[in-house]
Amino acid sequence: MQDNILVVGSSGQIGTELVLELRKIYGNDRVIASDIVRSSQEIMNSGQFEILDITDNKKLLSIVKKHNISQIYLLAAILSANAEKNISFAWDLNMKSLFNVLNLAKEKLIKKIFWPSSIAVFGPTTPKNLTPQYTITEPNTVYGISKLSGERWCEYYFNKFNVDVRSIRYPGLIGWKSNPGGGTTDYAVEIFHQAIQKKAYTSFLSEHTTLPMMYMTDAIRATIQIMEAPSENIKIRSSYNLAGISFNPKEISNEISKHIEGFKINYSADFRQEIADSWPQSINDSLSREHWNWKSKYNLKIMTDEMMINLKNKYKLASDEK
Ligand code: NAD
Ligand code: AKB
Repeated sequence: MQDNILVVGSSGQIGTELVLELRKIYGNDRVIASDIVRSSQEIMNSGQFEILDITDNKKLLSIVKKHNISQIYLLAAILSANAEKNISFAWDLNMKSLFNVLNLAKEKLIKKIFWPSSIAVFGPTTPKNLTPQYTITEPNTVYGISKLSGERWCEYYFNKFNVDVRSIRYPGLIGWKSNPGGGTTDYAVEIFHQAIQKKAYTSFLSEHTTLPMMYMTDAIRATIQIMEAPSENIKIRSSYNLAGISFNPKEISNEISKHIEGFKINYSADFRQEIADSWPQSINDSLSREHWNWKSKYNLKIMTDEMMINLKNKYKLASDEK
């Protein structure tokens, strides 16, 4: 029997795109999607799907055995803004999910793990510009604390138990195939939907809040690239810095205005402003470039052009179907 891949959290922003890309590369039968809720029609129709609560260790084990899983991409988590609303639930989910998967690899039941970290591991005392790989990490959000702890555990499991775990500190990700999932950088996804539907958007971050971001296509490519790299090239087993584009709400709204005549942006900062203010503005990802040949492709203009074409098309198709 062939080795198969399990994606946990396949209904979210990353999962929605990652499953389809993995199925293109490895074949529909070899990539099993899973989540606590059903995934997109495209995922449900193109391969196998399992309902899985990742905190349910027994069910996880039975799925791994049933499908002969050798690799897990663990995407299930509570993101920064939602995590602040229910801190103990977020901590439990973000940590328990990781331990359940790390322990499968420790017991040699699976061979390789992808687990995403985030720019949220940085905090207010971290240098903000071109934040280096090794620097001060004093996050002040429950999400950031869970990601930093997760990074330490990944490195520990690699050193002590030879677990092949690979990780990226994603910046804020922007894609058109799914809806935002409770993060602080998600304004940069919402803004596209509102621009097309209402020609207006009220940003929950102030106009000059610059954050590190990345187009989803670049992020998916990085994810698969780090997983396919030879093990000896992956010299950092906590998590790698990854950089795409940095911009603020004003800059992205200027770009969107070129596609939507009369587009208006207003600003009404809420609790997410404090989270954003604690994060870097740009990232130095030289070690990802050096170790596993990473290079981002999308700039703000090309990303905005692609988001606009695809989202306008998606809304048009949805209204044609009514
Ligand atoms: P998302 O919130 O869009 O998706 C998470 C998915 O996990 C959802 O489909 C949800 O139903 C599922 N889930 C929640 N609880 C579950 C459980 N108990 N069992 C199984 N599934 C469960 O998140 P995303 O944006 O796709 O992010 C995926 C991962 O990448 C997370 O670890 C996140 O921290 C990380 N990340 C994301 C970004 C980003 O900008 N999207 C940036 C940095 C890191
Ligand atoms: C969030 O805003 O919580 C995420 C992230 C940067 O980890 N998008």
